[in-house]
Amino acid sequence: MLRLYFFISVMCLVKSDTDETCPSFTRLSFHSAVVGTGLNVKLMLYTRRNRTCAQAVNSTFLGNLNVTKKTTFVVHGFRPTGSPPVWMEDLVQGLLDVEDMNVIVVDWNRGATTVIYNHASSKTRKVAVVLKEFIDQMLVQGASLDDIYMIGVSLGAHIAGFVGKMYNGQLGRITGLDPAGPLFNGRPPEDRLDPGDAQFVDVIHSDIDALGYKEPLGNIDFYPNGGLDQPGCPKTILGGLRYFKCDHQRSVYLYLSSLRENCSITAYPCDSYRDYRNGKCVNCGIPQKESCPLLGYYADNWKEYLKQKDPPMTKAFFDTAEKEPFCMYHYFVDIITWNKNIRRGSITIKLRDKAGNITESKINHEPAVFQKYHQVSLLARFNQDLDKVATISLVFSTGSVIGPRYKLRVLRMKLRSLAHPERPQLCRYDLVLMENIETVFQPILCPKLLM
Ligand SMILES: *[C@@H]1O[C@H](CO)[C@@H](O)[C@H](O)[C@H]1NC(C)=O
Ligand SMILES: *[C@@H]1O[C@H](CO)[C@@H](O)[C@H](O)[C@H]1NC(C)=O
Ligand SMILES: *[C@@H]1O[C@H](CO)[C@@H](O)[C@H](O)[C@H]1NC(C)=O
Ligand SMILES: *[C@@H]1O[C@H](CO)[C@@H](O)[C@H](O)[C@H]1NC(C)=O
Ligand SMILES: CC(=O)N[C@H]1CO[C@H](CO)[C@@H](O)[C@@H]1O
Repeated sequence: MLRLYFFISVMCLVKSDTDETCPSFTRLSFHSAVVGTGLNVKLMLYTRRNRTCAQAVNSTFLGNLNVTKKTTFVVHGFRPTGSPPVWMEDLVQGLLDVEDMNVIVVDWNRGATTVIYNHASSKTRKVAVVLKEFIDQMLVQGASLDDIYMIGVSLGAHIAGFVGKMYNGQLGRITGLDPAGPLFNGRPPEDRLDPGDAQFVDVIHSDIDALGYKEPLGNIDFYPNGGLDQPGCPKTILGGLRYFKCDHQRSVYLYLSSLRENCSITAYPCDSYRDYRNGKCVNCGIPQKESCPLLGYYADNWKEYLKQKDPPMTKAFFDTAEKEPFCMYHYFVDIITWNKNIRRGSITIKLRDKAGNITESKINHEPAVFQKYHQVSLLARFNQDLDKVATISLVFSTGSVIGPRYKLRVLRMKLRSLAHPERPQLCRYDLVLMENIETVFQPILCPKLLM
């Protein structure tokens, strides 16, 4: 078996040395994953000049790398099947689209490919040493640590952290995309990614209950949909292989969408997902001058602001749609009621514009408590951002199927966009919502004085 494997490896090497003009990501078979692979780190440089055909670089040959530009390293994680990461090409092209930089794909597929996760994990520090040698050479050629950016996925996030530690946190930036949790959870900072590893560390946690790391690891830690289950991902093992990796991989797709110009995902700094969903965390920054942080490539807009915090860390929450471009549009629905008794229940709100587009939000995470003459502000999240709302529909529900049907007597409802506070706020006065019955109405512009 071993001998056969050795033979196959030699054959592959011979092949790649002779007829490979554009080096490409190492493609291995599941067979390699079963027998395991020895570490071999390949660095491939992409630039705007060399967009489709990479150049193999190493610490003795920097190729077309222009040290005066930003250099972004992309480091993948565990590869249980040996295949190249499906998102790599998109990530490289997306980065080159937004900025004229050097992008280096760190291909450690030989090392990461094994069915035994511990074996891949045990190679992370060695990959970091190879990257350190390369960066040292860049520095000799005149590069600055400020311009070095590492994007690490899963185990790759910890590799980026190990490189950062070797430079005492002087690297420009590290982005961790769902940093690996298993074998790293609960480890001290020196054994994992940590906010001290770069001048700015931003992290997206998308699978905290399985493959990802739960606790904050950066200056800003984004938890899409609370960080647990991502919408659109299979909920059961019947979903096949996707069941295992969909949540984990979502962090990469969210980051990717920040490189495209479809929409920007805004996140809300908050202590908990629950508080975010209850609408308690919509005033970004103090004293509300700072706009909310953006997820992904432009997250470092918040760097200077976070530096002033002690410690310079925050968690940020947001919900996403189930597919690209993932954005959801946040609105507040302010409701004042005048029922004599307290009513508890949820509201479903549907918006329709003149063109007939409809978008709906169920505000059902926790029943709201409606108390006479008290304003309740509910956070509604819509898939589409309808600019000119023609009609609004509301459904009130207490969740009970049997028993009396309740009414919610609404003195005033107000709809206001969080992303576009300058947009006119929409109001409606004097409504009675019969439980579980849809009430449709045309809103009016709220009087300016009451805003
Ligand atoms: C570095 O890359 C150059 C050009 O591809 C190659 O000739 C050289 O052997 C490499 N050096 C090492 C140490 O791998
Ligand atoms: C390197 O980048 C700098 C700044 O972007 C540019 O002025 C210079 O011409 C580049 N050098 C080469 C060799 O392309
Ligand atoms: C997002 O924008 C890119 C161009 O930046 C486009 O190619 C892509 O189709 C868009 N995706 C969606 C879902 O709109
Ligand atoms: C609304 O519908 C029109 C026509 O169906 C479509 O072109 C437009 O993109 C939609 N607007 C939004 C915000 O989805
Ligand atoms: C335009 C350009 O610089 N192309 C280069 C891309 O990289 C390959 C090596 O992988 C060079 O041969 C090309 O000259």
